[in-house]
Amino acid sequence: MKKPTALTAEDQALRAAFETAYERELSQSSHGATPQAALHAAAIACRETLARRWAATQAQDAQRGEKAPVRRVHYLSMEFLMGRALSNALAALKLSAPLEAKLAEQGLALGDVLEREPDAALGNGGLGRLAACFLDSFAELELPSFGYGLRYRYGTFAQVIQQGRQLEQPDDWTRDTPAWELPRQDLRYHVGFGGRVEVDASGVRRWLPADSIEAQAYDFIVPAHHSDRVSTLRQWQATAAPIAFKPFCEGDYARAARHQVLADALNWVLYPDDSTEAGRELRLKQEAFLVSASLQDLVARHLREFGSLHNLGKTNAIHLNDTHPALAPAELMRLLLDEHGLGWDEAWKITRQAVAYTNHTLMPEALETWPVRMFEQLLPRHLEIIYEINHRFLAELQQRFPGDHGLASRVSLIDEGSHGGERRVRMASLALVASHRVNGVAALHSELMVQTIFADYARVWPERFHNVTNGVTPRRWLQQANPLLSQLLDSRIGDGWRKDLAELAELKPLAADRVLGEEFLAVKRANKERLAAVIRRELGLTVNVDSLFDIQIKRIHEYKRQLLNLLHVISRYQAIRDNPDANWVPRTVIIAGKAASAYQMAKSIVRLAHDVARVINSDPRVGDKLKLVFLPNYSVTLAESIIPAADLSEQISTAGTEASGTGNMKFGMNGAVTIGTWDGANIEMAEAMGVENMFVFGLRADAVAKIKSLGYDPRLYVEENRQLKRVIDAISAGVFSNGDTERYRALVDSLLQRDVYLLMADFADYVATQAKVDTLFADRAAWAERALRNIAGMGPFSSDRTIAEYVDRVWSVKSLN
Ligand code: B1H
Repeated sequence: MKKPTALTAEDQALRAAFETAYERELSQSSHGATPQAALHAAAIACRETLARRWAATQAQDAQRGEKAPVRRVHYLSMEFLMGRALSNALAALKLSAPLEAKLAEQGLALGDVLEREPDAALGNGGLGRLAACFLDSFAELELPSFGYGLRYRYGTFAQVIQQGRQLEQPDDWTRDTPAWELPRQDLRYHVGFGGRVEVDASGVRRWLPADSIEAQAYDFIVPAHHSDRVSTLRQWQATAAPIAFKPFCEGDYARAARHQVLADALNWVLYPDDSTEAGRELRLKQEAFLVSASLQDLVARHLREFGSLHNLGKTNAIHLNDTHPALAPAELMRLLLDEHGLGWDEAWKITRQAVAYTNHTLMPEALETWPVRMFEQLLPRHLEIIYEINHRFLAELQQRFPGDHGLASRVSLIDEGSHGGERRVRMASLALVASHRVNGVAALHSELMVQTIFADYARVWPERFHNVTNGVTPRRWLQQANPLLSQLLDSRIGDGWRKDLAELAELKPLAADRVLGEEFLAVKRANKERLAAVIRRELGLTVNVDSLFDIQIKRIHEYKRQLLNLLHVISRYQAIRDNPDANWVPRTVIIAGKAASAYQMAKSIVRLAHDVARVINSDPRVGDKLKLVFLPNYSVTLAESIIPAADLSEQISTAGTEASGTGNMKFGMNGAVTIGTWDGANIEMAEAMGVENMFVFGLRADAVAKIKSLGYDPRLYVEENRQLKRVIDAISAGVFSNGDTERYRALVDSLLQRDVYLLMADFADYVATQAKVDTLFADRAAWAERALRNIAGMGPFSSDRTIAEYVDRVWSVKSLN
């Protein structure tokens, strides 16, 4: 990075603000000049500048007027996985160097200070981290926007490993969090629950909620790196509304206290799930709370800016990050009809103009539905509105497809519980009916989406369905996570890639340059040293930094096939034991990820990883030839130190199951080579870099579907492949579980009997492809060239490109015509 030549006014202002804040910290602290105090002071100092930029951004956006080509975006998400903020803020404000100097005067190292900041982990995995990358790109692309989320008291659980087993502990992220957020005392809205709907003499319907909770806003400001613009994450915190004061005065303490209990519960915890439906009443309340507070905020702002509601849909986009906020259209209709007196047709037109929806998974078990009974109790007016939307939708269908009798019951917003179950509201149907655009997150996923789960809807409204392939922010995932590689890139292609990642393509003609290759390998080695130090600190294990770092980090899920990875590790272990003196390419296999607390199979996979690691890592015959490392408590921050150190990126989901993946992109831009299936965004990555530069293996999605329809028998593959049989037999015989033959019985049975994710079918090709990886890795120059070609192909996978496409296809005014 270029060194600033002279102190700018902003540098000086930061120094002054930091000094004031730091003195205040010190006067309040009995611990003296600690990194913790410095962290707090630095956050407060940045926050002043950010608050100023926030006000300027809002003032600009308020001037945009009715003719603006792009609507103001309101990105509704139950998850934002932000990670740490200070380092990003300092980089964006160009304050890293001055702060570092200032801290040095106090005898403190910037790195130690940054290390003190806890992750804001209000998300489970890819979906939440995508939302965080989008906020970065909103700022960078100067898009008028708000992210809306919930300010959970506890984010995703902390993973602790005890005797090889995952334990979940609360993540108390606000305990001594630096003062990042701006509490907006003046921004409060009431959100109702329960009660009944009253009809007055003129037929006007009004909801009389039994309980009312107040939503208070906390803003988290995300700076652009190449302008003074910012974007906003507005997170709602629930507080008991003063309405409970009346019963309190009347001596009904239980009722007064009820609101407090409900408010606390709403703020309590992020649901620790990923790709499976949690289905709990509290979750529905949280969704309703997010949606209602956010839309009241939107409507109030719109009225302030325009004074009338008729153009709300033309000037505002409401984006649903999966179906979790799919109540939004029902709530917007309620606000427009009941609170602002619009007629149905106008309200519906505005709603459909505003709303768009992104689907993130094809897993049928992740499709959210809620019992009608729960709606009756919690959201009676919303249920009425959903019925009316459904009634009009089905009537229109009847006109357009008069002969098709099954269609109505398949696409209806209500699942009538025909299979003996209760009646349920289908949230995806609500999102689809109310949206003018629906998109998947990678090309294959978008295709399969319209062919499978949404086939009926795609027949009814083909024009609504689009693809927008995911991306990640290069500021956090390359510039910040990998300063050494960033410098190397700057020296060859200039520093413009931070703003326009497509410039990485300029690396292509240089990929075979030997000197660059050597420098790249030196950077990689330094990053591996850094990760090796983390492994030593966390696990007391020493790994060889010259071995191939083979890394799989993501939520633990059967479809992501960490188990296939382990089967390969076991097989390699057995081969090494057979022939320890062969010319092995040394490998360190690193896995990290959390298992949902109720997901037994995933937890069993975590345990197996630990069992296998214990056996391999303590076997003197194996030594450096193979190590298996499970790094506990995977997080955004841990990812930032793992990814730059990867030689090989494992993206091995069963084809057709991983909607996109975004870790694949982060690894690619950090110069890891991918071993992957023809799935999600792997496909587009392979096409962008040239498929010969990726290690692709396994059945493709069409073959997976075919093999399943023909009746898949995993046992045939095991019988045919001695290597595979030996691996399975070792697990069954208790080789990794101290002779306990029960521990992995369920896991092995599921592989042999069902093997839903086709591990047995893909095993042979996976192992053969891993051997090709070894061969290439042994040729250092060839490996460096391959890694550089990977980086050169990653230009399209910036979230800036993704957001530009959302603007073009979904949020621009022209997409309404
Ligand atoms: C993705 C989820 C998800 N898809 C339910 N679906 C959740 C579903 O708590 N819940 O109820 C939470 C998360 N997450 C991921 O989205 C996909 O699996 C990835 O392939 C994709 O890259 C990511 C972002 O689009």
